[in-house]
Amino acid sequence: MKSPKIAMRSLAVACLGIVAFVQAQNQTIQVQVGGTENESGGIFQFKPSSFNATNGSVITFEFSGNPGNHSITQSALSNPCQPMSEGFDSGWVLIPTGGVTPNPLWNLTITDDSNPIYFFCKQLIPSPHCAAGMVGTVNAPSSGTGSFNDFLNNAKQTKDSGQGVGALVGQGASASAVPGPLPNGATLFGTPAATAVSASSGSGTSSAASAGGTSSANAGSKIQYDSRIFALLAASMGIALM
Ligand SMILES: [Cu+2]
Repeated sequence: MKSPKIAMRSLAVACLGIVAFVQAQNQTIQVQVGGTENESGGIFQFKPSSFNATNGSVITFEFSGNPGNHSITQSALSNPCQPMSEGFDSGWVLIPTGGVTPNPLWNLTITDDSNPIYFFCKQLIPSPHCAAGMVGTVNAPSSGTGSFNDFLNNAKQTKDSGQGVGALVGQGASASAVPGPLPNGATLFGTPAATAVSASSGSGTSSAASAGGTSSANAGSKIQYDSRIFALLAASMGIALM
């Protein structure tokens, strides 16, 4: 039989274990959107581009790379540069030359860690960012089919990049707000819908937001309707949107 002292110590160790476990369940992972000119991968990348995250973990995408226009858009392994039906989407966030302070952030919460999550940037200018390697994975196998490298190779062979506008709510991960704050000069194009958007309701029909930010993304009618409702809601909450 254990002495009371050893029993107490065991209990303390068990408690510490539980605390560590709870903390592991609620990670915060910082991902830089866009890189710098002079680094490997250049300005078309997510950093880190591949990581694991348990349910409840928050992925904070920070638009802190070289100024430009980027999105975080969910796709599928076999179709890496096409917005996935009912996938998450940040919309395009344009950071003007010279950058802004503070950098806009987008928080994505993992809701299903049992399947890999794949995402890409749908910006086309000056060349499709997806094919240039601006892709990422969450909870993907470390090697072989479905791994980050497998997904990246698929993306690099893709000439086209879909421009459909998705939603804050995706498959296996969801956001509760659009990217923000948007300091003077930072602009959100193709505002994501509040609720899931299926491919049949217009995904893939919009045009790209230009690097200069002069054109807006024109989605299918249902998506546009959803976006307007959301923009109204967001505006009423004091969030500046274009
Ligand atoms: Cu990009």
